[in-house]
Amino acid sequence: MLISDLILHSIAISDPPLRSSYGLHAPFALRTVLELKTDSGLTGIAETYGGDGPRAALEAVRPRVVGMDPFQLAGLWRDLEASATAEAANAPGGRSQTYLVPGENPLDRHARTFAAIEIACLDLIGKAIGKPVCDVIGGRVRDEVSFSAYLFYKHGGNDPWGEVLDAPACVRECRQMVAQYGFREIKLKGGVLDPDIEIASIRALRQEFGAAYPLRIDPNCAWSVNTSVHVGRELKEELSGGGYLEDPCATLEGMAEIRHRLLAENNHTPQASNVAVTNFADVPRAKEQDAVQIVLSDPHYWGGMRNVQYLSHMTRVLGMGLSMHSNSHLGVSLMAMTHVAAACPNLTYACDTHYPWQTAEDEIAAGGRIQFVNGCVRIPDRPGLGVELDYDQVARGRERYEKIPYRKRDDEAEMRQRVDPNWRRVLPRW
Ligand code: GKR
Ligand code: MG
Repeated sequence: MLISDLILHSIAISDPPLRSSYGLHAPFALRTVLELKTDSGLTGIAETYGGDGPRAALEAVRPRVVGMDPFQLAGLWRDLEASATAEAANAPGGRSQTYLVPGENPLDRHARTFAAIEIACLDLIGKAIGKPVCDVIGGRVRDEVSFSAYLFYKHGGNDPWGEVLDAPACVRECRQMVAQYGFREIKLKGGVLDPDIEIASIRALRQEFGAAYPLRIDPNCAWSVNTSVHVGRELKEELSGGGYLEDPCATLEGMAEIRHRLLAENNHTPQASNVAVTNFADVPRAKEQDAVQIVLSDPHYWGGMRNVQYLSHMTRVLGMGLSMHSNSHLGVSLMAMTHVAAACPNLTYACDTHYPWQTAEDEIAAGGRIQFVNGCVRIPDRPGLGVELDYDQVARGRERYEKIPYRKRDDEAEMRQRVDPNWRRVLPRW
């Protein structure tokens, strides 16, 4: 079986006006859908980051991928990594920990590009041998994967969620999401309102849902070390028992200081990261400093599904926890996340997903939206990812993409355009 063609679809999907420390979500999020055709007549699919940059990176590897045997992934990784290493040697400045999309760091581009190809190859392999992807990559340790209710503060918009800019609205949003999807863990995207309002939101959620629903808050680095310690102190009880404090401030050094100051008060709130820890070299550094106790994986930017499994192994050996990060996505990404999460023994936290923020009108999975039962997605009894493309829906996504003026996510510009013309992303804000 050899790959005979690589087809890329740039699509746009409606997105509500969600807030974060990065700014405001634009009315449309961008995704790229990938098809790998083979000489045996099979098609493997994947979904990844959208816009011009990710598409150009995928276009650039076309000559390497077309003609390739989809089983031969290690050689592809070697080649993409080698060209990235050459690029890094000439790159000014090195890594930054404040990129908008985790893994947006140009030095990790090869990992994102490889990931999209790898996922489509694994879909092909699964289809070729008649096995679900989670079994192709070593076997599932669970048949269903648990996801968390991913709450955002937001402005009112053309969506069923209304405005959410205080603690009572946050509880209402969560009730709505839990009723619809059955989630049993809760994440609040913070870094948007005064930290005391966000503390009140977490407390209100605890009061409403009880300790059986672990809570996590993620301000995407909006807080200083002192503010983070204040929040950690105030939410000591709420963030324990399966919850965590995610990327409170921007650096590993800052997170290490927060950890040490909280531990000195006998506060063991764990810290998680998808901003300060985004590739394998970051993990031992985070461990040495005890800055991060839980690493957020994500097959889209950690270099695919098998790299997430390596990360799972690495975190287990280092005595760290593992969770999963997400960005705005549709059903093909959701299934990739589900398959790999099913095959990571120590992924004990419910995975993040933005899926509730997207709608059936934009779904590209044939048969419509992926179903959640009690907050979980089941591994389908079908080969590969277990999902196919609805080509009419993909075409609609392409049309939307053609109509919108932007080709890159820019939450800061969006915030200036729609909310406050003087808004800037300032770190730390509080
Ligand atoms: O969608 O605004 C968002 C999130 O802030 C996203 O971009 C982050 O990557 O979900 C993410 C996170 O956990 O940091
Ligand atoms: Mg995060």
